[in-house]
Amino acid sequence: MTTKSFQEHFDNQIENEVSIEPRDWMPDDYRKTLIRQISQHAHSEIVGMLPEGNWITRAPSLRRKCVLLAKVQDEGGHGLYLYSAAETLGISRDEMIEQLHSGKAKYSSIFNYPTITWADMGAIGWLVDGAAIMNQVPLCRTSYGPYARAMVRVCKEESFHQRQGYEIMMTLANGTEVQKKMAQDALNRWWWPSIMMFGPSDADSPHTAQSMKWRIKRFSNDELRQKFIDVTVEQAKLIGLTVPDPNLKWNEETGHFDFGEINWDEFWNVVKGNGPCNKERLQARQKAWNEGAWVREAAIAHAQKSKLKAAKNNKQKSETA
Ligand code: FAQ
Repeated sequence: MTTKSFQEHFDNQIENEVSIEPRDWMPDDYRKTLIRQISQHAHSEIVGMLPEGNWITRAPSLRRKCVLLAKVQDEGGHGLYLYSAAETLGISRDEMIEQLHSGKAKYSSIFNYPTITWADMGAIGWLVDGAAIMNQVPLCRTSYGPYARAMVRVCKEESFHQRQGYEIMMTLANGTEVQKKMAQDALNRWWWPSIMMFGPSDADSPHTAQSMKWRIKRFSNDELRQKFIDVTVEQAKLIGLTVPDPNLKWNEETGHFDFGEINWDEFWNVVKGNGPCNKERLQARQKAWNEGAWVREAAIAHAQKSKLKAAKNNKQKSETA
């Protein structure tokens, strides 16, 4: 087949919703876009373990501790599925980790904010996982097979994460005055960063148009942001909390909430590495990587030893047969 016919075959697959698999021909830029998005998504999951990991030892009850531990562990698992999906595109895990540690690869802006009180665990589950679900459910139908399949399980788990966060917020909002204040304060601090998680507005998003043509993205950043605001405002009302946006107003004509101006300077500042916790997050990842070197070496040595043993056993078997 010529490059032109490969391209035609690929275009037909996209057009007819036939998923692209690792051994299929694909344009270089499609591969690059996927590696960029999937690896950044994987990095977000493992960096995202840090702000919540901070509260495991201080959870207010054994039940809350078990649930939080399970959630943080799930996020580590999501990172692993995603790194594996990215590896099918021809990049190694070491290369991706190096890109994260050197600051070359991005991870979600949201994880560069501090977790100051227990209510932040509620706000992260409710808002951050809520935003993640809004963004990731459509990714279950993304055009690249391994990414789409990884997303199915991730979304099921995110749904549990969102509910546990909302339940924490509901409990606090129905608690003492101090607890209600703590919940409101967490909502005040996490609302705008959660809205920013969806990325730059469509007019300023360099990748959206092409990613939608390739059906990697099924909705634009602004479409998903609007969907998230529409459902989350109602959830806040239900538990008696106030979304910190004085310009939030139901618009009869559009059937959506209008909302205030997003502080894009803050967003880009965080994305460029200057948010409140960027340096702390990268240092924590680098430290974990360095301190885990002996585990990786031991695992490789064990795998080599097992391989040699299996080869020796096979040889003996064939000699005695
Ligand atoms: N933070 O042209 P676009 C989670 C970058 S997982 C930092 O719009 P695209 C689970 C973007 O990379 C959260 N950077 O790009 C959890 C690009 O930079 P580049 C992560 C951002 O790819 C919960 C540039 O700006 N989710 O939360 C951000 O078409 C709780 C231009 O942007 C995913 O990764 C941002 N917020 O759309 C874990 C989902 N937004 O690469 C623990 C999959 C944009 O050119 C606890 N990813 N940028 O240097 C996506 O859907 C897309 O990649 C977007 C960005 C929507 C994030």
